[in-house]
Amino acid sequence: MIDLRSDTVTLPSAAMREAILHAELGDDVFGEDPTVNRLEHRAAERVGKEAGLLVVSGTMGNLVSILTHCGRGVEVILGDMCHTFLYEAGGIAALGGIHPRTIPNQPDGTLRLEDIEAAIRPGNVHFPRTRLVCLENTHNRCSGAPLTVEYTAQVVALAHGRGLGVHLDGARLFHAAAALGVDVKELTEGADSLSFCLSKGLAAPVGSVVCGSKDFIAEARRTRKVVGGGMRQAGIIAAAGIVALDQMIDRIPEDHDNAARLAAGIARIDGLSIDPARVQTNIVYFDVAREKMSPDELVKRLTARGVRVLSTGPTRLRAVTHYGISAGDIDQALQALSEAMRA
Ligand code: TLP
Repeated sequence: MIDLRSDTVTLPSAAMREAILHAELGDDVFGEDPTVNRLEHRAAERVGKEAGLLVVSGTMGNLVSILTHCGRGVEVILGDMCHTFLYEAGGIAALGGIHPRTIPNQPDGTLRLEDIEAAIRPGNVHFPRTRLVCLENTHNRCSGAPLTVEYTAQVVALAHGRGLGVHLDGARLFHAAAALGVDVKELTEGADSLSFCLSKGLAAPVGSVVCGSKDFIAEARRTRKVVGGGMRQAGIIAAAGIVALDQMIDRIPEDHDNAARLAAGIARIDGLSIDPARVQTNIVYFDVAREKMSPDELVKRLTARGVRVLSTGPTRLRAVTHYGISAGDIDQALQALSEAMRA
């Protein structure tokens, strides 16, 4: 199977399995797992923050961060296409009583500064208090678009100027840095918290890391305990995470090249449509002509030909490139797509 449903499907590399086998372990709730401590330190350093906190998933990373920033009845400004709003089971509202205020995501994943400004609540007894702005980089639903250093700095300046915090859902932050050719630290500058995933494009089996100031992370550690995320010998997970940080970041451009190759091929297939220029990272959204077939039917035909993609809308599908997918796999996937469309 050539599995392009997500970069979450990656299996750990041999080096990761080896590291897991030999990981030095302890009880992380007591702060005594040396491997977790090493990962948290390494991750924070890499993204230019003081401290890090290993969590189970990207969803938990966003939840713990936002719960740490906001109390009950507080409002958070976020994009209507962002992962936290669409795909995290309403956790911030369900568990934190936090009020999501959505504003439109532009096709490039940004939120317009004037929309953010207009969404900030004035002090009035009728209104919830605005406390936080969330950005997502790269932006999953917006074609995996990377948000630039300049744009992030503008949002940070606006938010801080109005007394608000900024949280960055950086599930694929290293992809943004690779696509833009910048150091990841430039993309996190000024963000009060961020979460990045070890288990997506970096191919570790489990885990995300929340990063921020020492004080923020100390508080987030409490919040993680509240949601049941205090793990014990979590060095088993962290060991693979360290290998992910050491070995998987430099190879990200290969995934971007494969995504571009896939997009260019899709553009040549009758009945499929895509704007290849939109594909800047490892996420490829494309559409199938309504009169030809449904996305579900196309998924079925592709699966029968050994290729898996996701159906994500009435005409839309998604394919994601990752560790374990080669240029040859992309050519095979394109072959399967042409056959499926002709069959
Ligand atoms: N995204 C998954 C699915 O949930 C859609 C995927 O296959 O892309 N932030 C962003 C931007 C994400 O794309 C995801 C996962 C998460 C957070 C949540 O991470 P997990 O799945 O580890 O909870």
